[in-house]
Amino acid sequence: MSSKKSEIIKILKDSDGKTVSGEELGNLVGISRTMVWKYIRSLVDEGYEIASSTKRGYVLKSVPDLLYPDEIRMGLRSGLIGQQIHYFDELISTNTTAKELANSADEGTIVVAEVQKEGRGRLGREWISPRGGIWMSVILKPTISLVHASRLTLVAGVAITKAMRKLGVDACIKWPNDILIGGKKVCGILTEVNAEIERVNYIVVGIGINANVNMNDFTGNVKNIATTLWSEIGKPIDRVSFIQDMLFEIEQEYIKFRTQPFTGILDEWISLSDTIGHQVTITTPHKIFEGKAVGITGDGALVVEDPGGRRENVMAGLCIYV
Ligand code: BTX
Repeated sequence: MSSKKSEIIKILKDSDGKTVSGEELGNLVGISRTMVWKYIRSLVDEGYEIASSTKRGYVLKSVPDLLYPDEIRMGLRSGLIGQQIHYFDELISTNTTAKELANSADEGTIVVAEVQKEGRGRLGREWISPRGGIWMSVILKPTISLVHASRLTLVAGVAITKAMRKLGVDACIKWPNDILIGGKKVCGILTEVNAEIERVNYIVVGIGINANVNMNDFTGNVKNIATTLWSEIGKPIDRVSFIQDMLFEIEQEYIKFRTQPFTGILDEWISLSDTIGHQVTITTPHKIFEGKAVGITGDGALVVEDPGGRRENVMAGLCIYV
């Protein structure tokens, strides 16, 4: 959105339902009344509901339920995460676009789309991403070695769960990368890394949240295993304000990640997760086994104890609660 347009929207928002004349808007933004009218027309095309009368001026009635960068920026409390926003109505996958942008992008840049045509989960699995969701990727550039990159999934999990709990839902992290409400998946995280052995170039943290998704848009078995914030809360959420909160939480956790011992985030992860203590079935590319989840290592591996008391650290795999 052009800066003049965002200035107009900000003025209309700040005037709290009062009519602002075209002349006043023009003076404040530094453009002619005809230009004001043109910008208003274009805002209406973008979904803003603006009542106008030639005599009195313009009044903002409602903003569209879309993740426009200007809407996210107004009221954003984070100073790094979300300062640059790439917005698309439709993308193949926000992670794919984020990886294309990452080398030249500033740390904290985010990519958001209203719809993903080929959203991805781990190991090429499909991630259903219809309208109403939050499909977002965050580009991070921490100075860490490759072995510690998986920690960012835990960092994101803690931050997103905290933001969700503020909405009043009982969200829990399920190892390694899901957030569940009442045992059903409301969010998945896909962390992708570009690195040399000693140094990470960038990390893309992909976040998929079933915010205001219509349950009928889920197909196959996903209908049974997924939930949405809308259905849990009983009404659609304000996606823009949730994103602002979530980006703030991500930034808080990321600052801790960079400046404090990782044990602090691990402790938070454990307190927000319901995996530890559960009997689980783990499927890795090499084997399937059952045991009790008894802990998590510093790099995010799940410690699983089999019935014979032998412990195994599982770095990656599918985890099902028995
Ligand atoms: P995952 O591999 O743990 O989970 C994928 C599995 O989750 C699928 O096989 C399916 O059973 C189920 N599933 C698919 N879609 C949904 C959904 N909308 N809600 C609940 N369950 C579903 C999880 O991978 C990581 C997902 C990350 C998605 C984000 S969206 C933004 C970014 N871009 C992108 O392409 N991926 C990430």
